[in-house]
Amino acid sequence: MKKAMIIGAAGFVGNYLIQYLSEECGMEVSATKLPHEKIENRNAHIYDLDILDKEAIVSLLFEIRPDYIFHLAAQSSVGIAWKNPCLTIDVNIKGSVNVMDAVRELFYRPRVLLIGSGEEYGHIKENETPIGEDNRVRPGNIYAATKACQNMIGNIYAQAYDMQLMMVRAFNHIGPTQAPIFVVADFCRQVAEIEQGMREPVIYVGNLEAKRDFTDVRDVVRAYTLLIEKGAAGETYNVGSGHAIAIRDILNRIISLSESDITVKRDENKFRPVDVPIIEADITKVRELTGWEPRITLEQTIQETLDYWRENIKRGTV
Ligand code: A2R
Repeated sequence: MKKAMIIGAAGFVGNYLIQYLSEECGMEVSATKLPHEKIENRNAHIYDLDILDKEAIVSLLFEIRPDYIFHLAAQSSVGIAWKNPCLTIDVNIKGSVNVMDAVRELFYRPRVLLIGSGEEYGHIKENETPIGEDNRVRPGNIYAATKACQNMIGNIYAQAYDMQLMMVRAFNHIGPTQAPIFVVADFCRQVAEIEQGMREPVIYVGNLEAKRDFTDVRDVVRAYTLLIEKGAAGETYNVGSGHAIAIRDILNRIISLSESDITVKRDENKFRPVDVPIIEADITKVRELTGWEPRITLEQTIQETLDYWRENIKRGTV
């Protein structure tokens, strides 16, 4: 039985990945979280780990000896990165280097997947869409810059130390349980609160013109698993749907699923200092290597995310 370790598993993707690896792939899963976090999933052995503590990573790796290591731990919010750049740099760059360096010290070579972001491409030119992995990266925000840096260092480690390190650039992923600091969850939560009469029928929005590439989180974890099994060391793979959609269209789809009469208002706090107009993935590389394609439609993921917020707001569990 293969052993998988997920570093930073208490977040949105981690829970889905634990489920997928244990139930669909029959792997023995170890999952790490920060001491203050909770993982309710019984399908994994749970450990506390702060990636800023390299020695703790080394001890845990020696204890578990995983075949596969999924590195998800990050300060993953673009908005928070603007407000707290140093924390973001510490966790996303220094923390990731700690992980790579701890793996380097092992007496065997596990396969490691570093999760980056489609945001790394940044200011994409019109003729560069959909964007391929070899395109120049021009990060447009602090979060993106830290992930681009992780990618570059990952490439250096893979080559310099002959490590089985693969990099992913994940485009926007969405689905039930995502925190409402991300746009789709935020809109769904607002609509669900309006339906429960908890707020006036007004939805507050940021930049609706930005176009992003959305994939359901369950498709994303399937892609990560295929890539950790089949990816080539030092290579980067885009994981996205291959289609960008304007945030305005997402908003309209969510509103159309509600019977409430909702008006839309701008909230200046939801605007970013700089926003990249379009981010759309070219997914040829992952498709050709693994045969992966997204299976869950945007309609399904939006409906399920809205239903998740409706149920949990009604029950008072969020
Ligand atoms: O920031 P928190 O308290 O939500 O904790 C996050 C955790 N994390 C850490 N883990 C270990 N050591 C640290 N120093 C540290 N700082 C933060 O990593 C959170 O529980 C987890 C990342 O999960 P999410 O923020 O929910 O990200 P998600 O959506 O699961 O994305 C996974 C990966 C990330 O690397 C994203 O940047 C990328 O995919 O898109």
